Amino acid sequence: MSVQITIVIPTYNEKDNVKVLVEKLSSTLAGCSWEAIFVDDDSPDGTAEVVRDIARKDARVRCLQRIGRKGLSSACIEGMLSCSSDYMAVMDADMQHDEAILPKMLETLKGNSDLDIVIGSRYVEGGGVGQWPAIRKLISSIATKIGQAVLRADLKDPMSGFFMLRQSFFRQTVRKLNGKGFKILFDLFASSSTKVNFQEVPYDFRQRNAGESKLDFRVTFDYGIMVLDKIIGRYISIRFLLFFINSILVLLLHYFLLMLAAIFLRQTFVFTQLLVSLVVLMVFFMFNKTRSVKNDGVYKFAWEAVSFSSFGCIGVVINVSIAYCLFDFGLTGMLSGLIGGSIGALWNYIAIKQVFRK
Ligand SMILES: Nc1nc2c(ncn2[C@@H]2O[C@H](COP(=O)(O)OP(=O)(O)O)[C@@H](O)[C@H]2O)c(=O)[nH]1
Ligand SMILES: [Mg+2]
Repeated sequence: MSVQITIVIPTYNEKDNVKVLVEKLSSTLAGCSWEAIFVDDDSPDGTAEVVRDIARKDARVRCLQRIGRKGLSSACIEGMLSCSSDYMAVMDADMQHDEAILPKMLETLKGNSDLDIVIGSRYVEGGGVGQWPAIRKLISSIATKIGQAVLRADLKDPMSGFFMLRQSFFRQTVRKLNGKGFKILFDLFASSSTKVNFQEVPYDFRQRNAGESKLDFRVTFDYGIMVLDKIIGRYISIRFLLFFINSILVLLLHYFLLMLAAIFLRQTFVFTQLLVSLVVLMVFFMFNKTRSVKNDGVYKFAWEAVSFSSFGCIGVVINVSIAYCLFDFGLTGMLSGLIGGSIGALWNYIAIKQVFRK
């Protein structure tokens, strides 16, 4: 019997949720043929192995393990790319999304051939966000309002991570997706070249079962970039704009530190330029790191820090050598330092980003 519905579940450190979720899917989807694809980004807690253990006994379950990669949206996209059923759903592994509405979502999508997508919604009559702290409620409602305004769709929950879509709709949109961050539903709406036909089904957002949320500042930042891309992306490349802003900020920081060093340190030119370049490199790393000690453990974080810094040091050597030549040639310390700093910034941005942003 062919598979009717595939459930794509992105996971990162969810080992204690996998078994419970498969059991819940088994009972709620008992009436149809289904499969579940867990897309795991090499979780340090061994989630992939837990999924494979279940998969050995249950052919409906599969593990797509990505190594050296991270990102909820790209995990969902690759999970969906790996399946061929007519309908696909995306849901979290932590039980916050109520699996009991999956049959209704499927029925709705099957019953109306005009529909592209059915969304599990917290903000339509009958839905809710449960016990969220006031601050998370506020952030979510601001992000939701921005999403609605930018998409110009009467979509009550554009931030939802729980939805079901038609394979054909996904295939026609997939090449245009941004694929960054957490907000895959917003991405699908923003990237579709035709008006998206959707329907929302209410559900109550539950408390996380086990483990911790991976929501952090980076998620908000990536969402902001995606919104910006939707608004002005057709006039100017957001990648270029980011590169430009990033370079200006790096140079301002370099300039400011050179000034401080000139006033307080009064060391040789090469020493000052080297010190300032290393500090700028560290700040650049903190803003661009993809790993954190909390989510990824000390080993993965330290590995990224060490490899990032070693690679960045090549840029520092080039930067300081050029700056010293210019200084020796007769340029002022500030100007030589800034030209060296610009070359360092270019190295950091182009070379390091190519290596670390997979
Ligand atoms: N594959 C993969 N899954 C992720 C990543 N970040 C989060 N997830 C999973 O995406 C789902 C939603 O993340 P969660 O931390 O629950 O976010 P929250 O619901 O907004 O607090 C969970 O199943 C996570 O395990 C990631 O980088 N890669
Ligand atoms: Mg969650």
